[in-house]
Amino acid sequence: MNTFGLPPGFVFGTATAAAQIEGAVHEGGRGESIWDAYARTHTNILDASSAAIACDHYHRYAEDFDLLSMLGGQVYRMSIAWPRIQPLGRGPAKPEGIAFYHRLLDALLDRGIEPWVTIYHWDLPQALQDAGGWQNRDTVDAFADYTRILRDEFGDKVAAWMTVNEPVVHTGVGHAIGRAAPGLMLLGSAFVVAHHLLLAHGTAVRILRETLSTPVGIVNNHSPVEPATGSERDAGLAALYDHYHNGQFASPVLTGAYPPQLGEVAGISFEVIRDGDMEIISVPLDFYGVNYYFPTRVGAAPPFYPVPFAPKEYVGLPVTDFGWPVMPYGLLKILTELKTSYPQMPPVYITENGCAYDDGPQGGLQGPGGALQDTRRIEFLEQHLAAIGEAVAAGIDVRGYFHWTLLDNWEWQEGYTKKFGLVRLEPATLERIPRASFYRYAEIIRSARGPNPT
Ligand code: IFM
Repeated sequence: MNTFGLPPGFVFGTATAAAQIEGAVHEGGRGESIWDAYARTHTNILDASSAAIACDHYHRYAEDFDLLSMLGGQVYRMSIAWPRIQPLGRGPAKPEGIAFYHRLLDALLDRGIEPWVTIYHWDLPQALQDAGGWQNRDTVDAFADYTRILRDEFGDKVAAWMTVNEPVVHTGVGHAIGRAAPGLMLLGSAFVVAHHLLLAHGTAVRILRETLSTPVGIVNNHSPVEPATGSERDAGLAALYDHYHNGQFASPVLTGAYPPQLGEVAGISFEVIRDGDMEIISVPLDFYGVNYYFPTRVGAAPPFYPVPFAPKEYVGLPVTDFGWPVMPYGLLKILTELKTSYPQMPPVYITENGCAYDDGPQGGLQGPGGALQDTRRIEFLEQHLAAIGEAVAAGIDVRGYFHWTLLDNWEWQEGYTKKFGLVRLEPATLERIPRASFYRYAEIIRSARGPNPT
């Protein structure tokens, strides 16, 4: 066991998503994604920006992967942009898109870094959205074809596959309340989107397994929930929110059934489920990806709110620049709850965890050695690794950690205003400047892997 109580063989890395870093949205024949369309309405994005340039990773990936080599992690979680592979979401693969991801995967493998690939991280081709997007069951078939292309092209280079990223956020924020692409306000009826995303997940697992033995998993966002007060009403609302946020996607995948309590949320109807769907959705997985950022306190919603529950402020906890409460213990808590609810859960990887702090020239101090002194990110990282160590000590099989993220990037509806990077991205020049947390994470990885990692 190392300093944080993490077992031998535990892997470290960073996580990212294509739409947030690549830029070059008009190059290589890439089609439009729902995020390109959503960002065209400037008021949708906090700083009225778009992902057109992002980190320009499309052109600078070699420099970014050199940074990864310096960091020393074994694994790198990235996503493939569906609109680069199939610009309209259907039809033959675009050769430039395929060639780009071959270059990317080769560059990682040349550096001895394992590519962990997310198939869908929220960037649906706009043409599919125009045909109903995830409300339309046909999108599952389109996703199946897209998965076949990725499997056949990249199957021998990818070390692990993740089907969909955080479907609870994509469904809830993007389709229920309209605060992210595609900007729909379906409220409870967004459940149809949830179900189709899960069907796409299970279908993709089967397709990958037809020819590959590579590990496959899903990535869910989890947040431990507590009632805002000791009242019975808040306890009930917190339990309902827990089913919505934590159960809606874990339970069908790990047990083959939705939490029945979801039916209490107005607009949610199970009528969309067809015979055989739950078997597809609950296909056994090789690993389960947990994204953890913050805990949630739940109380009653204000009048005319679309759902009965609402998040309430935590008193006394520090918050990140996103306003997210920092509670490392929450990671141990949610892992424990997941293990208790789903004893059959496969090995877990923490597929995302990180914090937004603008500790740059304006927001912080330039320290010795040129590193930006982001002490709060270092504490966040160390405390969350320690929480994972405690989970391991409690018998939970956690096998790796992906920090979100290497570079400051385009944080969706927050634009460039939230800085999650171990490496600062200088906005005007796109220069990459490692923060102190980058060097601290490198040291942690080095000491965990030993002097001569293979
Ligand atoms: O940037 C996002 C990522 O795309 C999905 N998980 C949460 C991150 C931080 O908000």
